[in-house]
Amino acid sequence: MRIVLGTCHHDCPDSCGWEVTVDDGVATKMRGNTSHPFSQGELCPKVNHFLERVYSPDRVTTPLVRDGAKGSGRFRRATWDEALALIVDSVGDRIARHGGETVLPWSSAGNQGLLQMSSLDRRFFAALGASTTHGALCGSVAKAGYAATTGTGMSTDPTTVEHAKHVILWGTNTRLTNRHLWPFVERARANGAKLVVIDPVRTITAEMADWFIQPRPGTDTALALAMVNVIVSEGLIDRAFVDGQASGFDDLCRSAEEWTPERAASECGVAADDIVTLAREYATTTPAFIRTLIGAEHRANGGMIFRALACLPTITGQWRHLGGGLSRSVGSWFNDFVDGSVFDPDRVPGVRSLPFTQLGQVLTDSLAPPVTALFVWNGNPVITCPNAALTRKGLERDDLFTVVSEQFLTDTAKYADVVLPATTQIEHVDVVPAWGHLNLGWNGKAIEPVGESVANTEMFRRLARAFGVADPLFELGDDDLVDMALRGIDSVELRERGFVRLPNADHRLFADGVFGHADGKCDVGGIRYEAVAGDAHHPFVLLSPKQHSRFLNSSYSHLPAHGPREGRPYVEVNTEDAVERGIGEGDIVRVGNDRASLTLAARLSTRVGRGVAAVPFGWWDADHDGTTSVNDLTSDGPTDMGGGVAYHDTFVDIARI
Ligand SMILES: Nc1nc2c(c(=O)[nH]1)N[C@H]1C(S)=C(S)[C@@H](COP(=O)(O)OP(=O)(O)OC[C@H]3O[C@@H](n4cnc5c(=O)[nH]c(N)nc54)[C@H](O)[C@@H]3O)O[C@H]1N2
Ligand SMILES: Nc1nc2c(c(=O)[nH]1)N[C@H]1C(S)=C(S)[C@@H](COP(=O)(O)OP(=O)(O)OC[C@H]3O[C@@H](n4cnc5c(=O)[nH]c(N)nc54)[C@H](O)[C@@H]3O)O[C@H]1N2
Ligand code: SF4
Ligand SMILES: [Mo]
Repeated sequence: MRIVLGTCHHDCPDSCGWEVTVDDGVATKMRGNTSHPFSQGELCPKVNHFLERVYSPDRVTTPLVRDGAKGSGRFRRATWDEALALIVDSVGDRIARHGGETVLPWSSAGNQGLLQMSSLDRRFFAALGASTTHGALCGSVAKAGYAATTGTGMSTDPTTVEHAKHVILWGTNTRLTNRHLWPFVERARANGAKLVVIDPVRTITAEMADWFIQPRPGTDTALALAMVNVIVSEGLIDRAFVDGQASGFDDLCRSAEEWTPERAASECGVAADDIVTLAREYATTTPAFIRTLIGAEHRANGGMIFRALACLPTITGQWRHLGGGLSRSVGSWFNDFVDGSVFDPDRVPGVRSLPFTQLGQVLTDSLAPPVTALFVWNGNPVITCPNAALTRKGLERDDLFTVVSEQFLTDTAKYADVVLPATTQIEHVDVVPAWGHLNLGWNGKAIEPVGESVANTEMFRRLARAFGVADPLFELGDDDLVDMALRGIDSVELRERGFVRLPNADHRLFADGVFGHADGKCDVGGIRYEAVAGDAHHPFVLLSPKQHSRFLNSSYSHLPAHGPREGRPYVEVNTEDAVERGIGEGDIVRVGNDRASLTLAARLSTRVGRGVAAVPFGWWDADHDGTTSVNDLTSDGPTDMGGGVAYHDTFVDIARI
C-alpha cells in the first residue's frame, strides 16, 4: 500500500490537496490532505466521489472513430496508430488546401495544472501554423476591469478575510463555489465582523449573511457609484491615500454625483436608506474586505463593474490594513514562481487570433480561411459556451474535422471525428497553481493510466511525432517539464509535502500605496454605468449560475453520484411573476427566446427578484430534452472588456404549456 499526494485540477478556487491510497496499483481511497493549509483535509461533494469517476464504466478508454452522424455519439474503437494516421491525413489535407490557420485549438479550464492545462500544445500548434484564440469563458472580464483600475491582476489574499471587521461577498456564492474559504469568513464573524452578501439571487451564502442586499442583475456599477456618492459627500474618504495614491478622483466624483442613493435605488431595486447604510458601514469599519469572483462579469457591462468595485478600497484606504482590500482570483501571484512561458514557441508573426468564447460564430461565419480542423481538450463547449445551438450547427459541418480529447463521451465529444482518451488527475504528474489561495500544489501520479488513456502532454508528444514536428521539448518527460518552469520553489519540499506556500505570500497588497500603473497610482477615473439593455418581448433576465454542490461546471452531472442526487434541471421564477402568469409550483413551462426554448419544471420562489429567472448550469442535453441545455438560450454577445461572455444578458419569456 502507498499514499500518493495530489492536488485537485478542477477550475475551482480551492485547489485542494489530497492523498490517494494505492493498493496493488489500484486507487482504493482518496481523501483530503490534512496538512494542506487551505483545504485542511476536506474535499467536496464533487471530488469525494472522484474514484467513481476514475473507474467509471463510461470512461473513454481507447481512441474512438466516428461511425454515424455527427452528434449521434456512434463510434467504433480504434488503435492509437489508426487514430493518429486518420488525424494526420485529414488535418494534413486541410492544411494543404487552406494553410495552417485552418486549424483551431480550443482548450478551456478543465485542467488547471501547469502542464495539462497548457504546455506542449503551444509548440505543437505553432509548428502547424494554427490559428490562436483570445478571450476566455471565465475570469478575463473581471481581471480586465479590476486591472484597469489597479494596474495589475494582483488582488488581496482571500484568506486574510479572517482579519476583517466588515466583509462584503459581492457576486460570489462562497459556500457553494469556494467552500474552503467559508471557515475563514466564519472566523472573521466570530471576531465580530458583519457579513454582507450582494447578489441578485438569495443563494445558500446569502442565507447565512447578516445582511443580504439583492440588486437587479447588472446594476452593480450604479450601486458602487452611489456608495461613492455617500462616502464622498459625508467626508468618509481616506484623504491622504486618495491624494497620494489615486488618479482620476475628480472624475470619479463627477460620475458619482449623478448617482444619488435615490437614483440608484430605482435603478438597482435596493432601498436608498440601505445604500447609505452600506456605504457608511463599509467606509467607517476598518478593516473592510470585499470578496468577489466572477458572478458579475458575465454581461456586456461586466468589466466596468469590477473597475468600479476596485475603487472602493482605494477611496477608503482599506488596502492599508490586514483584513482590508479586495480579493478576486489570485492566480497572478504565481507568475513569479511558475513560468509557463518556457513552453512558448517563437511567435510566428501575424498568425490570426479568433474569439475563444464565440465558437459557434467562428465555426459558422465565412472566414478566410475557414476553420476546417478543430482540436478540443480540457473543455465541453457544447454545454459551456453561449449560444449552443450555433455551436452545434458549426460542429455538424461536413467539411469540419474535429478531434476531442476526453475522459467521457460529452455532448461535445459526440460531434468528434476522433475521440482520444484522456487520463484523470490521479493518472499523471503536474503542479497546480491556485487562484483562491497562495499554495502551489504538487500532483503525483498515483496509478497507471486507465485503459489506453494518455495525459495531454503525452497526447501532444504523439501528435508531434505523427506530424513530424521536431522540437527537443517533446523529448522531455513531465517531471522535467515541471522543473523547467519552477522558479525559487523548493521542488523537493513540494513533492514531499504536496504543496509549498508561495515565498511572497505575506505581502500586504498595495499597503505601500504602489499600484500597477506606470505612475504607481490607482486609476479611479472613467467609471460610467451603462444600463442593462432589455427586450420587450422577453421580459425575464435569465441567470444561469452554478447551483449544485455536486457539479463542477459540466463535469459531473452525468455520473450517478451527482446528477440524480441533484434531481432535475428547473427554472426558478419569482412567486408573484409566476402567479401573474398562472404558473404553479412544479408546472411545466416553456422558457424561450429567439435562439431556443427549454421545457422545464417551474420552482416558485423569492430567491430571485421580480423579472429574474434562474436555471442551474451544468446539466447535459440528456437531462433536458436530449438536444438542448441552458446555454442554447444564452447570449454570445461581447463584453466591454476581456473578451468574455455575456451569458447573463439573456432575455426570455416564460409560459405554462
Ligand atoms: N459547486 C460548484 N463550485 C464551483 C463551480 C461549479 O460549477 N460548481 N464552478 C467553479 C468556477 S469555474 C468558477 S469561475 C467559480 C465561480 O464562483 P462564483 O463567482 O462565486 O460563482 P457564479 O455562480 O458564477 O456567480 C456567483 C454569483 O453571482 C451572482 N450574479 C450574477 N449576476 C450578478 C450581478 O450582476 N451582480 C452581482 N452582484 N451578482 C451577480 C449569481 O447570482 C451567483 O450567485 O466557482 C467554481 N466553483
Ligand atoms: N450558462 C453558463 N455557462 C457557463 C457558466 C455559467 O455560470 N453559466 N460558467 C462558465 C465558467 S465560469 C466556466 S470556467 C466554463 C467551464 O467550461 P469548461 O472549461 O468547458 O469546463 P467543464 O464543463 O468542466 O469541462 C471540462 C472538461 O474537461 C475534461 N477534462 C478534465 N481534465 C482533463 C484532462 O486532463 N485532459 C483532457 N483532455 N480533458 C480533461 C473533463 O472531462 C470535462 O469534460 O463554463 C462557463 N459556462
Ligand atoms: S472541486 Fe474544488 S472544492 Fe472540490 S476538491 Fe477540487 S478544488 Fe477542492
Ligand atoms: Mo469559471
